[in-house]
Amino acid sequence: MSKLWQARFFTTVNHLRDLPRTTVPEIAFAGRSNAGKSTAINILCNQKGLAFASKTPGRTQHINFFSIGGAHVAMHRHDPINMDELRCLVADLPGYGYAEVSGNAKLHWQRLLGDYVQQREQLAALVLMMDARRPFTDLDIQMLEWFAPTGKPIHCILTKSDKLTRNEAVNVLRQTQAKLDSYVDEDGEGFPFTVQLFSALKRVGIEEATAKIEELVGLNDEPDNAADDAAAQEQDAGDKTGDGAPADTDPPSST
Ligand SMILES: Nc1nc2c(ncn2[C@@H]2O[C@H](COP(=O)(O)OP(=O)(O)OP(=O)(O)O)[C@@H](O)[C@H]2O)c(=O)[nH]1
Ligand SMILES: [Mg+2]
Repeated sequence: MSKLWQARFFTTVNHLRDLPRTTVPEIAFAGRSNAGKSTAINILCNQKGLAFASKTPGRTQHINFFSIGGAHVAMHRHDPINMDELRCLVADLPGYGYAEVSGNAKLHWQRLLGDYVQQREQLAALVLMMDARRPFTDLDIQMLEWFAPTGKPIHCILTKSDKLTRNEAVNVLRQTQAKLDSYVDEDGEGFPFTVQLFSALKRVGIEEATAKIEELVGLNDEPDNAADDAAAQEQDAGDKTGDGAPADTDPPSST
């Protein structure tokens, strides 16, 4: 079971000053309006109504945060989050490029987005969701170029791949990786940019995306396991230096 399945709604933010004062790593889903961000978050978190998904573009207008960890509190929405157990936050960013939004509102979103991705220290990585039929619109490139200087990873997810033939999908994947590889820093070094195909409809790429996101946000570095491992090692050392035979070499007690 993916740890992402523990996700629960955390908070909605409309101004940078209201960003959660958490220190856990964050991963943000960015992309054009209608690219399929909310749908993908719902699928990856295995919860139908977690993030808003809609046929009306421009639906996600604020930054919605979801928490992973804090375990059981997810079942009791009104319980305060157990901050000690919080592992990471997932941010569903407002979609950009929606034509029918008025000038001021659009500017507000773009500033919110730009400032958030460039300045948020806790932001560990960006998931850039692009419709596989038309990746790298101007605003996608804008987003990529805002974030690239941070040196943090970007994982591109090419959504709605069910709309492409197998050949078209293979080609767009290859072209996208080539485009990502063409970005280099001042020293000519490439950036940690990766890409995959995805379809919520056909459930393609879910495992790949889950594994990548868990890796990027450090959900695989399980502190509980680390503690267990340390305890096990201590136990092991104790067994070896102990005076009796280890317990597990005892003969079966019956039959
Ligand atoms: N065919 C197909 N349609 C999809 C897929 N994923 C999402 N959609 C559809 O695309 C539309 C937009 O999806 P959303 O998840 O709401 O998009 P969004 O990126 O969150 O949009 P904003 O909130 O406006 O930024 C919805 O009608 C979804 O049903 C997919 O994998 N395949
Ligand atoms: Mg959305």
